[in-house]
Amino acid sequence: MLHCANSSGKNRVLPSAIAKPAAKAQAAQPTVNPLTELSSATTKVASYDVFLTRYLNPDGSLAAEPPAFAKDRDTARAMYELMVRTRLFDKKAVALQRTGQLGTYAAVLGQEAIGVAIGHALAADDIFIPAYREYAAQFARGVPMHSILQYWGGDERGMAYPAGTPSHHDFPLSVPIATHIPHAIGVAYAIKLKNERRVVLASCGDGATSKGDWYEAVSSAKVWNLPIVFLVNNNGWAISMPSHRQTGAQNYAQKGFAGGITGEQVDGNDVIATRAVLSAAIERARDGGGPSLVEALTYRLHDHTTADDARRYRPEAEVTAAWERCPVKRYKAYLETAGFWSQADEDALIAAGTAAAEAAAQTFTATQPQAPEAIFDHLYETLPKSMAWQREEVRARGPVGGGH
Ligand SMILES: Cc1ncc(C[n+]2csc(CCOP(=O)(O)OP(=O)(O)O)c2C)c(N)n1
Ligand SMILES: [Mg+2]
Repeated sequence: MLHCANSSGKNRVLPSAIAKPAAKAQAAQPTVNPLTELSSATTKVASYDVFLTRYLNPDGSLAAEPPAFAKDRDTARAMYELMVRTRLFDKKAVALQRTGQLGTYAAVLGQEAIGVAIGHALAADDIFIPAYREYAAQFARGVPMHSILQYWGGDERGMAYPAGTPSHHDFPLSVPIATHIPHAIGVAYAIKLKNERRVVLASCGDGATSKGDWYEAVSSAKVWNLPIVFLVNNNGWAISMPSHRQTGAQNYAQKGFAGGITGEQVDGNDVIATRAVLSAAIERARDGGGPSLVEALTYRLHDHTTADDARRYRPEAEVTAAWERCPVKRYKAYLETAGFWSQADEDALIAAGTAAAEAAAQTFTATQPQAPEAIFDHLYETLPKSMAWQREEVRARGPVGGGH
C-alpha cells in the first residue's frame, strides 16, 4: 500500500491533467502559516493528511502485497471479465451512436476499474446511486446491457431494473450533475431510521464536487453520521474544464475534511486498490462508522460524450500518456503474472464479450419504441392539468419518425 501525506506535498499522484497546474498552485502558497510565525498567541489547532492507496503499478507489477480477494483465482478473474465486457459494451454503444442508432452516450473508456470495484465491493442489499459512467457496477448488480442502451436511446424503461437483482434497490443514472447526492443522503437517512445494516454508495465526477448540492450532502452526512460512501470519480476533466480550473483545492479528497469526513485517494485505474478502499469504507459505514469520501484517480480516455470532440481542447500527448495507465492492461498483466490468465482465456473472453454486446444491441434495436406521450409519464404520480392536455395532444398526433 502506498501512503503519502499531502500535507508534505511529497509523492502525490494526480492525473496528468491536474498535476502540473496543482504544482504551480502549490508554489504560490506559503509553506508556513504566517499567523503562527507572527504571533506567539496563535497555536496549531488541527491538520489533515490525505492518503493514497495503490497495489498495482501502471505496468501491472505489485506495489504492495495484495489483499486476499486478489489472490483468489475465481474472484480475480471475474473482476477482469467484467472490466473487459464493459469495455466491449462501451465500444458497441459508441458504434451505435456513430451510426445513428443511439442518442448521446457517455463512454467509460479508461475508467472501467472503478465500476468493477463498486460492483464487487457493495453487498446485494446495499444501494448504489450512480452518476453516468459506472456501467460495470450496474452490470454486476444485474442491469442488462440493453437497458443502458435503452436509457441513452431516450427510453425510460431502461431504468426499470429487473426485480430480484441487487440493482432493483438502485437509482437510475443521473445526468444532472450532483443532484442525486442530496437524494443519496436521504436514502442513507432512511436506512439509519430503520436501523438496517445497509450502505449507500453515491458516485459523481470531479466537476460535481463544485456544486452546492454536493457540499450540503457531505456536511449533512457527517452531522447525521449516515451510512454512505461518496465516491468521486476524478477523470481530470469536467467536459472541457480541466480539474485545475475547476477547483483551487489541491485534491478532491480534502473536500471531505471541511465536512468532518475523512477523505482519501485511491488509484482508480488499479482495480485491486479501488475495491479494497471502497470495501473498507463500506464496511466502516455498515458498522456505524459514518460517511467517507473516496477520490478515485483515473482518466477519461474518450470524449466527454459522443456529442463532444475533446481534440478541440485537450492535448493529444496527455491522452497518449494516460493510455500507459490503462486499467485493463494493468490488471491483465497482474493476472498473467499470477498465473490466473492465458491467451486462450483472453480469446474466449473477447469472443463472448463481443457477442454479448452485439446481442444487447440487437435487443435494443428490436424493442418497439414507447409511444411519444410516454415522455410525460415518469415525473408525476398524477399529471398536472397543464400537462395533461399536452400529453393528449402528443398522443393524438401519434408517432413521428421511425425507430432507433
Ligand atoms: C445540473 C447540471 N449542470 C450542468 C450540466 C452539464 N454537464 C454535463 S456533464 C458536465 C461535467 C461533469 O463533469 P464531472 O462531474 O467531472 O463528470 P465527468 O463527466 O467528467 O464524469 C456538465 C457541466 C448537467 N448535466 N447538469
Ligand atoms: Mg470529470
